[in-house]
Amino acid sequence: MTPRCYVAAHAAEALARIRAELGEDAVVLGSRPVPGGVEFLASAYGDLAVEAQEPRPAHGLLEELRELRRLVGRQLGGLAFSQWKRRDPARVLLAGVLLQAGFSPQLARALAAHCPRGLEEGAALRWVRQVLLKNLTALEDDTPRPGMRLALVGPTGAGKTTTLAKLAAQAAARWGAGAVCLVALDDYRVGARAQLAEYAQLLGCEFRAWDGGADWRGTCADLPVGALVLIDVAGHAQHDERIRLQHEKLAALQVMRWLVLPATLQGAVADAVVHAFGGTELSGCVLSKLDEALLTAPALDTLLRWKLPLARLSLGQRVPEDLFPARVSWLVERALRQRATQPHRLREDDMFLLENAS
Ligand SMILES: Nc1nc2c(ncn2[C@@H]2O[C@H](COP(=O)(O)OP(=O)(O)O)[C@@H](O)[C@H]2O)c(=O)[nH]1
Ligand SMILES: [Mg+2]
Repeated sequence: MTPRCYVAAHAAEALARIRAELGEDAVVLGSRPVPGGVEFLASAYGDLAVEAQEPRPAHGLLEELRELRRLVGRQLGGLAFSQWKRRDPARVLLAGVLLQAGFSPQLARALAAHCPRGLEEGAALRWVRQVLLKNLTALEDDTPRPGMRLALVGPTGAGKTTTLAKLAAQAAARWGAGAVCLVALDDYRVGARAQLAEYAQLLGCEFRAWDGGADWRGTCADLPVGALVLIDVAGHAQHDERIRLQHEKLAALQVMRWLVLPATLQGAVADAVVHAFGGTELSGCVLSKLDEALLTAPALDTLLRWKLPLARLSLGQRVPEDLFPARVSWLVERALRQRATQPHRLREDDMFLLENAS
C-alpha cells in the first residue's frame, strides 16, 4: 500500500486522524508546513516491510549506484593502502607513528614520502628523529638581559604573566632585582595588573603600569634604559581585532615579542594562534603547559611549519622553578613517544576509511 497524505490545521489533529485510520502503530514518514496547516505522510506499520521489497523508483536506483561507487572506491583505497604497505613497510610505519603522535597528516605524509626507500623500521624512525631535530630550532642568544625590552604575547590564560614572573625571577637572581623592570600593558583583564605588581613586589623589581589611556608612549618613554624591561600584555583570542593595536604599540616601543603557546592547544588552533600573533615576525616561542599536554606533536608541528625558534619550555605553575631552557632533543623524543589515547587513537583500517572522507 502506498503512503497516505493527511492535511490538517494542526499537527495534533493530523496525528489523531492518522492513528484512527491507520492504527496506533502507524508510521509517520514525513511532514511539511502547507498553506493553512500541515501535511503528514504516513503509512500503516505492516505496509513498510512490503514496500521495502517493491521495485525502487529511479532516484532510489541512483542512490544505490552512488553507494556502490563509494563501496568500490573504499575497496580500491584499501587495495592501494595494502599495496603501499607491502612495498614500503617502513614508510607506512613512519606515517602511522607520526599520525598517532599527533603530527598533522600533511607533515606525516611529507616525511614518509621523503624517507629513503628500503630502510629498516628502526632506521626509518632514527631518520625521522634526525629530520625533526634539524628543523626544530632553539633561539641561540636566548637570555633576556639588561638593556632589552621583551613582551610576552599570546592567547588568554596561556601563561604569559606567570612566564614573565619566572623570567623576572631568573634575571633578578643573575643581575640583581634593580636591573629588572616589570611593565603592565595589560589594560584588559581585571586583576591582571595587580597580579604583576605583586610579583614585582615579591622580587623587589621596579613596576610600571600603563593606565589604559592614549598616552602609552609617554608612560613608557621614561622606562629605565639599562634595565631588562619585561612587558605583560592583555591576552586575546586569535581572531580579536585588538591584537593588531597591540602589535603597533609594541613595535613603537621597539619591543621584542615572544609568543607564549600552550602545548595543550589543538594543532589547528596553535597554527591560527601563531598566525594571529605575528607568525614569522615573532622572535621566539615559549611552549607552556607542557606538563598538561598529552601530546607534544601538534605544537611541534606548528613550530616547524612557522620556523619559529623555541625560547623556553614551561612545565608547571611554580615561579621560577618550572621554566626550562629550550631542549629540542627532549621535546622531539617526548613527541615521538606519546600516543593518542582512546577514543582518539587511529586504527589501521581507519586509514582507508579516510580515503573517501573528503
Ligand atoms: N600546568 C601549568 N599551568 C600553567 C603553566 N603556566 C601558567 N600556568 C597557569 O595557567 C594559568 C594562567 O596563567 P597566566 O600567567 O595568568 O596566563 P595569562 O593570561 O597568559 O597571563 C595560571 O593558573 C597559571 O598558574 C604551565 O606551564 N603549566
Ligand atoms: Mg596575564
